[in-house]
Amino acid sequence: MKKKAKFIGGSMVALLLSAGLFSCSSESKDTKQILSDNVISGEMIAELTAPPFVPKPVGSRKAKKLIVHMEITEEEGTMVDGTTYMYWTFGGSVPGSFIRTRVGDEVEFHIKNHPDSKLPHNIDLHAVTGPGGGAESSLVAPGQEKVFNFKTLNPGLYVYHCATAPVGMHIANGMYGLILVEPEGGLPKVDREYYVMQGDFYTKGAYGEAGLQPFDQDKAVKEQPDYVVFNGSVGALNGDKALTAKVGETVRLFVGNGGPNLVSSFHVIGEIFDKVHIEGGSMVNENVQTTMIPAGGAAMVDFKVDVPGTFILVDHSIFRAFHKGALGMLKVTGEENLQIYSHTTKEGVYTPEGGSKKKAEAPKVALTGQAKIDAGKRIYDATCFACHQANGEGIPNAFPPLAKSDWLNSDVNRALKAVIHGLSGEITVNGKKYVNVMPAQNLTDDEVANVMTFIYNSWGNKKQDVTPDMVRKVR
Ligand code: HEC
Ligand SMILES: [Cu+2]
Repeated sequence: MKKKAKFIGGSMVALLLSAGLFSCSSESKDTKQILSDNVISGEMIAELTAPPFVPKPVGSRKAKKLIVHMEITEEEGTMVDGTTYMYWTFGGSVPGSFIRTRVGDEVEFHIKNHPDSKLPHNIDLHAVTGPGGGAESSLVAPGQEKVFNFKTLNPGLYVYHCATAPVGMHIANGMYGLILVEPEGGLPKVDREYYVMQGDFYTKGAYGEAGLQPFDQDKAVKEQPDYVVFNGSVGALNGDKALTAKVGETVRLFVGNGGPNLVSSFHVIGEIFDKVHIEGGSMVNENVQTTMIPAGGAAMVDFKVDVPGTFILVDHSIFRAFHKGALGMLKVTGEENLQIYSHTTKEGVYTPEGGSKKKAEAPKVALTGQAKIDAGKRIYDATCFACHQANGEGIPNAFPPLAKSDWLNSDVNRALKAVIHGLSGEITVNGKKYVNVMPAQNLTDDEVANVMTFIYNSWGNKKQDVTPDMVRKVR
């Protein structure tokens, strides 16, 4: 679920920023020492941001009384094109507003429930030391405000969530977010910081079913989500909403997992995490491919981007990425570095010793007519159908249809190119937008000709014949 970034008290925070030279104090201190080291000096209103943005770093500022104003709302938002959901939010976004503090801050937390809400809510912040993480002091009915205070004793990245019964349902409706407690002196400086949080959603209708979809308790109990997404909706980090960076920059992702049920295997395709604060704590692991983020947990992930391209954020429980929405994008622009990544430098025929059985059976003469269409159907059923489905109907918002596809029928060469070289970025098929990735299909010219002839002669398409020669020309 998306919403414009909201900045509260940002200028006050900016005044307190000093440039660079942040060091990460890793030695652990006992609680007493933290309390005495961090005598409160003054107060300020916390800057809160909607995802994927985060407030400015704390830098070298002293511990303060930090006033947080958090408003709870219940509002209909878009889950995926054509499908809406009644989200319950902290601050009007899913995940909720990002809160940035430093160790030793005394947080004065104002929790307000919008008068238009239907239900009471509260907040349990995992950064709080105290009963319920604040939940017992923060239950607010619609149109009510409550205030409680807590001291941030432990640096780290923490989840907060609603803990009002039925807890599972409140979390499943989007009531979670992240609160960062920076160590003294702040986290090491990076060029870009972003806020990404995974969540699983359970709806009466299946993935992509149109209209306002109510919460499905039965699916939630069975842990069978229809949607697994980053930042509250399918495509929240895709296309023109992708995260961005320039070659040579360092990127930090504050990654949370609201659950309510699933554990995330967080991975960025084509990147290696230089540093991961595992579970959001002080232990730093290096050179990590995939990091586990438990439900109700978080991780800080740092990496430098060395080459340009679109890097795909996924939950590597991979059906969630390609069928349930757990897919985001980081677009990196800048100079190629062919030493780090060369792209394809050579392409040719490979003939293993002893030849290939498949080759031996391949027709010497290009097929025609029904035989060609039958051969094409066999290829379709072995490769394409997994994404485009048995009758070319596709999957709404994930895989475009090949049946009666205007994109397919209006330009044969463009379609051949997509099959041979793959396709990514935004395309519009029959008036619906798709932002996804189709890998290049590893097929011979004959095979492409056969499968495309089959597709063009099925499901109401334009009955085009595709020859191996046509394929060769676009290859
Ligand atoms: C792993 C999933 C996957 C497989 C397998 C796959 N595709 Fe696709 N295909 C996609 C996605 C995703 C897109 C849209 C890409 C985008 O958003 O830019 C697409 C787009 C297309 C398009 C253009 C859009 C349209 O609907 O007309 C054609 C044509 C196409 N695929 C043909 C094929 C053929 C033929 C095969 C099998 C040889 C195949 N695809 C296999 C995922 C897949
Ligand atoms: Cu709630």
